[in-house]
Amino acid sequence: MPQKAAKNSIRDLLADRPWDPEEKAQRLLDTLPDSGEILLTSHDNPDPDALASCLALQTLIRKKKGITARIAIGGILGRAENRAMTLKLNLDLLPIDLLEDKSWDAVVMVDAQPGSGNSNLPPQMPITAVIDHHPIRRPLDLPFVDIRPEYGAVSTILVEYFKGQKLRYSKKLATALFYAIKSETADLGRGLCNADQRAYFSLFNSVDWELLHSILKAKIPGDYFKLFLVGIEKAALFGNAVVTTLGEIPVPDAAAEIADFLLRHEYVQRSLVIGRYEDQIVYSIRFARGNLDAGIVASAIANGFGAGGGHDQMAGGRIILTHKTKSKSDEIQQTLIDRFLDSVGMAKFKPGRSLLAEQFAERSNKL
Ligand SMILES: [Mn+2]
Repeated sequence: MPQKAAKNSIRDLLADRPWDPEEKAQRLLDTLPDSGEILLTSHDNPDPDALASCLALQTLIRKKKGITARIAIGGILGRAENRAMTLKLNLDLLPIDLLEDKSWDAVVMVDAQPGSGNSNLPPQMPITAVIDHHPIRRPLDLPFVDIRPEYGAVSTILVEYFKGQKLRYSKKLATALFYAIKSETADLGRGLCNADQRAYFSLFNSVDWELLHSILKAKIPGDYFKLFLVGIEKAALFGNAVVTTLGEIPVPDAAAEIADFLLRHEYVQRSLVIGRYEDQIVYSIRFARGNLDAGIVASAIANGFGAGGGHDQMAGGRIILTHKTKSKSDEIQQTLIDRFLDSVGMAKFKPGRSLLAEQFAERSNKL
């Protein structure tokens, strides 16, 4: 479990590694071309870690090679914080759908791996390098691979690259990386290792706190509140698991926000939130610490009709609907819920109890 790694020394953590994590930056730079066009990409619907690590990599390549790499992302920027981050950091993001006919001298994928089903990168596009912290899907035979599943954030790897190359951060980049590690590890509370703590504190003195605040407290649209209302009203408790279905959602990462929120309920150790976004069913899973891995559950419940994955405490997935009827969508959602409850050992509590009714009963008992 990554949280156990956090208690070990850095020496323990790296003991089984034949390489120096900071040296990897040089290997990456040696792998990339010295001229031409370089594309950086990540998973669809990018989160702060994806955005910050793309920005850091773009900076590294510009400083060391004099090339301005392009950043292309699929999906949309859902969370208000991610939109604020993009605007305030002046990120120049290219929609991935526009890349079909373009060829690149190198393509680098960060915070994602080829074949994990969460990137709309055209499949024929050859990938030169992968830098990620998700569990290794399958061995990759590529010119450069740096996957560190024990790391809480890819941004931590980029901080080590900067250290290895003795580069300084702009305030904006330091703020982006700091925010990425902060949000990905829930303020150093979830799924991290010593390297994340080290990176977080090494950035501390370079953060623009006013900028960070303006991202963290970005104004949120009105429909966000309605989504919480639906998410809470429809939430059902199955033992210590909570499940809710949101119906149509305005942005795909809405499911993750509600899943985070519901996990805070006093009875809840596991949450599953499902929504429908365009022709996809998207879901998010959150686990409190324990011996079950959310990434494995997220992958297993979509088996046969979609793709899922993630980390031990946060994960998700999506199913592209080929039959767009409501009944088909409902059927798949029910299968996801049934498989989830089986996976977390809570199927015996079916059909579940309304989260709100549960709270009311508790309170009236006390009166
Ligand atoms: Mn990440």
